[in-house]
Amino acid sequence: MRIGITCYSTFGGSGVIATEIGIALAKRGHQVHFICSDVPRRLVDFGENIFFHEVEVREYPLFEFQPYALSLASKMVEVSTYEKLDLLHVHYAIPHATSAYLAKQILGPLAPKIITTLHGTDITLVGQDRSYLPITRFSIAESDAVTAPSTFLKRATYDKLNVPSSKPINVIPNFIDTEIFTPNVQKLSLGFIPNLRGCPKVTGTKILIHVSNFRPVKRIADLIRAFAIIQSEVKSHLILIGDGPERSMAENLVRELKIEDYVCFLGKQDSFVPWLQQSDLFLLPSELESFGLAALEAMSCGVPVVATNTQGIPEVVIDGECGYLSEVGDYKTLADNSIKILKSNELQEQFAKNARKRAVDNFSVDKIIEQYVALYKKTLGIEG
Ligand code: GMT
Repeated sequence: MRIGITCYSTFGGSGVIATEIGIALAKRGHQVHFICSDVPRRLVDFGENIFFHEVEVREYPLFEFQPYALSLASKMVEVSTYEKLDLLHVHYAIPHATSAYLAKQILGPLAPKIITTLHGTDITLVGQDRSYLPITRFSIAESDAVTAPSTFLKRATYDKLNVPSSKPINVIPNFIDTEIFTPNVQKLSLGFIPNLRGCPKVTGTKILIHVSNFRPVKRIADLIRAFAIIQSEVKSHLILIGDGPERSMAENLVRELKIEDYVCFLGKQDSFVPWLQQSDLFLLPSELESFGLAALEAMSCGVPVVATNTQGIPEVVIDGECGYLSEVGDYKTLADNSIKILKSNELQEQFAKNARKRAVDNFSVDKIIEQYVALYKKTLGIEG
C-alpha cells in the first residue's frame, strides 16, 4: 500500500505513534510518505520505503495567523496525486482530519481513503472548545475510518463530541517496540549522573523517573510534592525528562521544598531508554491521559508505574499488578504507594515482571501493527 501519514512532529505521543506506525509499515514493504511541517522527532533513520514531504506555511503580511491547515491540505493533494496514495492516515484530529477532508474533496474520485486516529486532547480538551467542536466532529464523521487508542477515548468521542454512534470507532491500542524498550539485565552504576548534571552521588539510592511534555494536564506539582514525601522516607532521586510550560514552576517548587539535591531535570532527550532501564519506579500523576504511552514505555523496560486512575490509564496500568493507581490530585496516596513499592524488593520485582509481561503480551508493535494493516485493507476493500 502507499500510505501518507500526517502528525505533529514534536515530542508528543501522537507524533511518536504516527512515526512508529510509518516505520513498521515501511519495514513490511509498504511505501510511507510523511506529510508534516517538520521531520518527526522519532524519524531518525530514513529506511527504505520512507519519504518525507514538508508542509511549508508561507508568511504573508496580510495573514495575522498562518493558515497551516490549508497549506497541509494543498500538500496532501499534491502528494496524493503524484505518489498515488491509497490512504492518508492522520494523527490528532485538529486540524489534520479537516485538512484531509478538504484534500479529499479537491481530489474527487481519485482521492485516497482517510483514516483518522484520535489521540486525546483533540477530543477531551481542545476538541470540546466551541471554536473547534463543529469542525472536529464533522471531520471525524467524514473520515473513512476512525481509531482511538483506548475504549475510554472511543466513548468520550461519542459522549462529549456527539460524533454519531453510527460512525464506528476502532480501538487500536498504542504500542511499543519491546525489543528497544527492554529491561536492562545488568544495572549500570549511576555515578555518571552527578558529574554530568550536578546531582549528588546516587549509588545505593532508588531512582524515580517521569517523562512528559510538562503541560498542565501532567500535574507536575503533584509529582514534586509526592517525591518530597517519598524522599523523606526512602533514599531516592527523581529524574525528569522532557520540557514544557510547567518546567520553571516545577524547578521553583523543588527549590521551595528544599529537595534540589535529589531532583534532576534533564530536559528533552531523544534517547531516554537507558534512563528508564536504570529506574526503579515511573510516576505519572496526570489529570488527563487517553492512554499514557510514557507509562507503557516504562513498563516495557520492566519499570513499575504509580499513576492516576484517570481516563485510559487503567487500560494500560493494572492497579496492584504493574503498580498502583490513585485519584487525580491525591499526591499523598501517590507517595504512599511509591514508598510501599520502593520499600519491598519483592513487590518491586514482581510488579516489574508483570509490567514487562503486560507490555509484551498486549502492546507489542507486531501485534498492533497487524490491526492497522487489517483496518487499512478493510477500508480499501482489499481481502485478507
Ligand atoms: O492529546 C494530547 O494531549 C497530545 C497527545 C500527544 O501528542 O502527546 O497525547 C495523547 O496521545 C498519546 C498517544 O496516543 C497518549 O499516550 C496520551 O495519553 C494522550 N494525552 C492525553 O490524553 C493528555
